[in-house]
Amino acid sequence: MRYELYYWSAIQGRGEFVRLALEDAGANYVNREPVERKSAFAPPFLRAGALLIGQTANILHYLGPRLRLAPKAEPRRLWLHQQQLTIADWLVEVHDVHHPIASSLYYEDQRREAKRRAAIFREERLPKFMQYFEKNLQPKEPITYVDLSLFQMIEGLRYAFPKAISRLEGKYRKLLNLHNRVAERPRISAYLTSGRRVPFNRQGIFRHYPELDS
Ligand SMILES: N[C@@H](CCC(=O)N[C@@H](CS)C(=O)NCC(=O)O)C(=O)O
Repeated sequence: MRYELYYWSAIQGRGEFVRLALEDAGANYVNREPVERKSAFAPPFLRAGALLIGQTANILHYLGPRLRLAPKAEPRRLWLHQQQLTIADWLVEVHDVHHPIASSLYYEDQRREAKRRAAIFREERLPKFMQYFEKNLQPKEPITYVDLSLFQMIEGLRYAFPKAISRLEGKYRKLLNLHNRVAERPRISAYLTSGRRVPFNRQGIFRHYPELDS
């Protein structure tokens, strides 16, 4: 199967969660700039033969067993999907730190609110999400697409909130070990140093504004 991933080439964004799965599996895929599609509310979406699949978690739910990044048994697939949806919730909160009022306004027009939101995110929400995943990790299990997404969350948080995350990280050993395990996977490590991995920047979801990380 040759997959087509519709997402902006200049940012990691939500597309990166799908790219990591495709890269890890050595799948045959191409990136395409998004185009309007009646059935897809927002990018990313994936063309797989006759299917056009939207919603990041839904795309990964579809790809998981096909890329050998999820088992086929339903209870386990549902569990992975549940966790991926929780990652989607977490990601929205990361985004809303720098755009607490509206995505359609510039950051500069919502700086004050962003600062308030950032403090609550760093102190309450970030530990709550990290604690949840830490408690549910099973370190010896085969790597799944959820693990790749957790790797991406840690990478993004380190970029956006280097100070906050360095204070917290030590408490979540299982998450950190998982991050390292994923980074060492041969196809992931090759991808991360290739030109295909878009660097983090201030157009994406993870953005570094020093004033939001103090
Ligand atoms: N829940 C969807 C959210 C998709 C989404 O918000 N995509 C962003 C780009 S990363 C977008 O284009 N949003 C446009 C909008 O919400 O109007 C997913 O996980 O795929």
